[in-house]
Amino acid sequence: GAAALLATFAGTVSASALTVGFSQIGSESGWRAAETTVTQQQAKDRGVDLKFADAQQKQENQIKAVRGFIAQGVDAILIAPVVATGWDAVLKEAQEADIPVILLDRQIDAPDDLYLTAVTSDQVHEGKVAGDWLVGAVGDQECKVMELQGTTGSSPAINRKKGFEEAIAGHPNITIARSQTGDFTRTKGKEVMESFIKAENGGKDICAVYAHNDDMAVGAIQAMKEAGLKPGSDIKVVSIDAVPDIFLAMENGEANATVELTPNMAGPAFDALEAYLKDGTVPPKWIQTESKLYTASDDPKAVYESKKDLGY
Ligand code: GZL
Repeated sequence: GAAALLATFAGTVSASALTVGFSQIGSESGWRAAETTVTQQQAKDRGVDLKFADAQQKQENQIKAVRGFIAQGVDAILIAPVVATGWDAVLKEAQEADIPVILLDRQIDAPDDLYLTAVTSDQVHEGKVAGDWLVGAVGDQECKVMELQGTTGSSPAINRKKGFEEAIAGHPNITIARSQTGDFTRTKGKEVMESFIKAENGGKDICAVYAHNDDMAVGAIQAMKEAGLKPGSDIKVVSIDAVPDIFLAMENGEANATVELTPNMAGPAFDALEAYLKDGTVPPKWIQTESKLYTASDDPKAVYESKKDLGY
């Protein structure tokens, strides 16, 4: 927008000159809430004026927010895209307005000249790490897995399913017997797990739950306990995000493993944006964040303490 161009001309652009619009998906999970907290803090630390819009998990609300940011003439736009498709038109409008767009935590199916960069984890790898952990945990015992998928059509749901299936492909004793979306929320995760337990005659034959995020796993753990089942021991629980509450569950012997996802996507995003606006440095199209496996043997209480005040 104008402010950045003017400042670029003056060659003295700094974060203090920037107004950035952020179209956030919503607050469906603890991880999402942490990402919002961290992004607002990163903006504050850098003197960026952040315009925040919560879409309540609806793409049409995200598109409206982005159009609003374009009309305001912001200097840049951050989007955490709820689903992978349907973005071309609005991103072309941002491009025509000469407003750079950065994607946070989810990829989209669109030509990559429509955005400056995407800051995300390797979600296929996350699913693979989760699947590899289960393979190691069950050996050659028969294992019926219940899968709680993330939001239908989102890149993490598509990719985490793919990675997990790659991991178990060579192990015919491990099968995904039921798979349904829990939309990344605790409530839906619990509801879907209740239906799985009913469909699996009380759940005693269920060997494992693979949830695309910890919030659905926490909901599923609740459902299993209410059905008199033993999550974490009779039924293995593996998920992704590494939010504080999954470490409490591990501490209580009710969860087994999680793959960490940093909520700090905004740090690398703002670094790339400032370098681009200041020196014209073009970032790579993908800035990858780390994925680390945590299990119940990694001092869950200490990890919980280290994460509990980070805004989840
Ligand atoms: C993944 C991110 C997912 C988290 C969920 O990058 O988009 O969305 O894993 C959140 O907790 O709902």
